Amino acid sequence: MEATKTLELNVEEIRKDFPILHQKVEGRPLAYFDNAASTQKPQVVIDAISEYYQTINSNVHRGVHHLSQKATDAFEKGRSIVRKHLNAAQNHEIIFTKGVTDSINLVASSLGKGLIKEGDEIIISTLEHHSNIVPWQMLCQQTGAVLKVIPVNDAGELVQEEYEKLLSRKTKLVAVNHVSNALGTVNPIADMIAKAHAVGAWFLVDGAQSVPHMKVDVQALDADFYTFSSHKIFGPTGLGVLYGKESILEELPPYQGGGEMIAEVTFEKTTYAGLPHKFEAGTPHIEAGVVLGKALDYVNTIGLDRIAAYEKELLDYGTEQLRNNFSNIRFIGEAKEKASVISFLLGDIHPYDIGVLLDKMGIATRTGHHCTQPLMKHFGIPGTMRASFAFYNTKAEIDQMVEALAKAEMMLS
Ligand code: 7TS
Repeated sequence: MEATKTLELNVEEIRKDFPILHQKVEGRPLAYFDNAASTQKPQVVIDAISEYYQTINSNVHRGVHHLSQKATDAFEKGRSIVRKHLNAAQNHEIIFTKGVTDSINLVASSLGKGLIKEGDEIIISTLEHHSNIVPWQMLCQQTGAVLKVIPVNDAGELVQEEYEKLLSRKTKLVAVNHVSNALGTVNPIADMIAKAHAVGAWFLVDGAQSVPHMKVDVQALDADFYTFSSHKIFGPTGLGVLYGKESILEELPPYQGGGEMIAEVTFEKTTYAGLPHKFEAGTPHIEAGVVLGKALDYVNTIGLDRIAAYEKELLDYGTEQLRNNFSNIRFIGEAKEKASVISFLLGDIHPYDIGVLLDKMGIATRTGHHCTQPLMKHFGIPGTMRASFAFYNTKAEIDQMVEALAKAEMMLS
């Protein structure tokens, strides 16, 4: 069928782009299933880092000299590629941060400087990563605002009727992830944003687990803030993106003070630079900004639609193989809409023990609470085994994991 054919990926060719994948761990071929934590980098990204330092390394937005101009142009080109990738309206709505954690702290800290007051309400969800919980808790402690939490059902989906009940004119901000890192649940974010807007609240989307796996259009979603981390989308670590609507970013006070973010400084008073520099104090992570653009170009050359279709195939195959081979498996998170994350437990074996044995067989998974302790508490478990896939994973690697799990189970029970 033509339609399916155009969606097919040549995974063997793609794998050649990722040198790190071609190694043995403990004498077995590496199967890397910890992509929700961090992704591997294609050769074009690795080369671009080296090229940056060999050809244009210099500080940005400051020097009149050739290299500074080149570095500034490349850094701003990176910003422009991010803008296009998210379909933001303007380049200055893209703020470079250190990552999702930093982006959320930026928004929470800024709101804490007079925009949130006692009795205001902030809504998050049970599915959130600690980085989308703790900054809001800190803001509430500081201001007297109240934190409300959307519950999940047994499948790991947010209970939309309860969300609607929590919303009121007191709600100032809703902060929810697009995709859950622990369970893979894809949240109906467009609908949730519309509901928040109906009561006059802003909506921040934690896109750490969505941007690497699906097309995101911040204007179509009407998101007020949307954030993701470069290292989870095949780019360098230490860099993140915070998209914010221009009008809202203009309203927010700066997060940190220092160089780059000022218009004029006297000892009596400082005036701030315009967007995006107002939120980018100090020397940014220049080479990562340049190289993230290359990572996004790489992803777009393959195509996010094809990536999403292939990863769904891996998700379905992995789920089926695990279900067929282990009668005592308990899947944690069985939402109707899921990204390529499988969280599970085998009988009453502690996930950590299985994780250690899998590592001895070359398989990298993640075990534990995945920085979602309240969610694990909801399910009454200490943590899960998690396999999270990227487009360079294969069904053969999933078979390798199933085989290794059977051995581990035998050894542990
Ligand atoms: N939000 C979500 C949904 C995440 O998955 C993560 C990291 C973060 C925020 C924080 O991102 P950072 O780049 O600022 O660290 N998630 C994971 C994970 O699932 N395993 O390790 C890190």
